[in-house]
Amino acid sequence: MSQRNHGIFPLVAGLVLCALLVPAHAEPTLESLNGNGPYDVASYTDFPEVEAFSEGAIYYPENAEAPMGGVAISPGFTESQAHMRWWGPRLASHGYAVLTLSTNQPRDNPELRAEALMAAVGILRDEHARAGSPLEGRIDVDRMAVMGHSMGGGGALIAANDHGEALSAAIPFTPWQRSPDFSNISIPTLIIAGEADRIASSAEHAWPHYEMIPETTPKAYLEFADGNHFIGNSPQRTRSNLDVHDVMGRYAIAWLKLHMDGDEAYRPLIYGEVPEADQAKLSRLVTNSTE
Ligand code: 9J3
Repeated sequence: MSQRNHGIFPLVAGLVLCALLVPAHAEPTLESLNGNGPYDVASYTDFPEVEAFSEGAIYYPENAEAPMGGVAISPGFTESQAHMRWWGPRLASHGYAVLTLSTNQPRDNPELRAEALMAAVGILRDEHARAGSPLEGRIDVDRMAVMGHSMGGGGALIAANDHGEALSAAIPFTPWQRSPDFSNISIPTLIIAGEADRIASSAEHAWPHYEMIPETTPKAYLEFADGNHFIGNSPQRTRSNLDVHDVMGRYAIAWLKLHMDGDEAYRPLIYGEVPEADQAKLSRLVTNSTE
């Protein structure tokens, strides 16, 4: 056998093997992001306790390729993790480790919710190193996002403002924070709002929050037509007046895929034209990108 043949066989074999092992990276579509993703979801609660929040659950994709990013989510005033639990399995099925938390006190303020979120991010990072954790060796500790409802959304924005070096993205939904200072936010932030929110009106909360984030930061404002304060909450524990989890989940997943994971295939799903099917559902979609 000549040296050349000898040299090329492993290369060809290697390419064939790669093609077999790496699943075809299907282009993301509206449909593929409107519901649960390709991965099987498992969950557990027996991770080490912290002082900053009371209870939590971690949802993760059993069969996703490592490493995966993490997402911490806080509920709103008087709520618990049960009120926004749907985000856990939804995001995990698309490839993220997700910690949904309950605050120490149901009435904790947004500042305490920011601390709870940062502690949850710390737990997700620690699970990567903890012997025996289902996530041992599977987390990308440099890809962490925060989310939250209402005062939990305020907490996500505070965390983004104060701890941007430790975070990659923020997605508050129907956020509430009365005297905000979000002028230091440098991580990509998607704000989800309801046009008919009577508790945290978008005119006094979500929209000024959006405007306060520097123009140099990738940011988007997604407002659901006629949506109330609870459109991002779980169906089981909701006073939501709309069923828009398909669209809301899709934008959140695309935001994480593009801005946290750097996957450009998702860019059109954020910055493309509003799909016809969504036009009646959205009262506003504003971004500071022209792409
Ligand atoms: O977390 C939230 O739902 C905030 C709602 C609210 O009414 O706060 C007023 C103290």
